[in-house]
Amino acid sequence: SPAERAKRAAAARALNYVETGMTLGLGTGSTADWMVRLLAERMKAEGLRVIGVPTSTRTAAQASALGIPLSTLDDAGWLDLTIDGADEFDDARRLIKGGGGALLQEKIVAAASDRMVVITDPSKHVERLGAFPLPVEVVRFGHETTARLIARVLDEHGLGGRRIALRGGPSGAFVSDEGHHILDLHLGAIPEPERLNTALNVVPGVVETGLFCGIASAIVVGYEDGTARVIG
Ligand code: DER
Repeated sequence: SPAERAKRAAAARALNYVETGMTLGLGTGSTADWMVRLLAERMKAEGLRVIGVPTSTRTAAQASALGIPLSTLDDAGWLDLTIDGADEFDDARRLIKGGGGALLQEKIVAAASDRMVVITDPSKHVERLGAFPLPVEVVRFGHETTARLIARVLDEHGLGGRRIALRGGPSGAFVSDEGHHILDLHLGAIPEPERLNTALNVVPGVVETGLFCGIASAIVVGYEDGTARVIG
């Protein structure tokens, strides 16, 4: 499909940054799936040698099934490059991530990398972050009360009255790889992403937010015609 061609194009372009001997953060999501698949093909075809650090059990399963050697983040210590997708990106290379529920491990791995290259398509570009609901990972204990503490922070940031939804719903709530829940904040627009990320991260019970500011080194946009453009 055209959408898959765009994802594949972005993934292929991002692999140009990969060199033999690198330790790579392997992102999560449908675009990252293409990157893992094409990486395995290049390793087989060209003898490219890398070590992968997956950002989710989903990616770990895909990468190991394709024969990519994996390491834990602690054994790797530090990464040369992380390649991962995003739900939104703006012109300052700020991201909303977490649509795939892996934002906590993704942010840790991306932060522990010399470079983070984001693989996207035009549908992810926004003038202002926030049309996509902002994922916030919270501990399970008292998560409904944590949602009320978050609502208070939103009020203070001029974002009062927005819907805060427990991902998966009260009966089938989503549980992340780390055993936490995710709240999706339907904000519509986020005027000051850095300030909101900081304010949310100090709320007791909040583990991490899907706001990635000052982390992405470059953004690759793939197009349906198979071409790709690098921003930043
Ligand atoms: O959950 C995530 O952060 C994923 O990277 C997501 O944001 C992108 O997923 P997609 O490539 O399937 O759109």
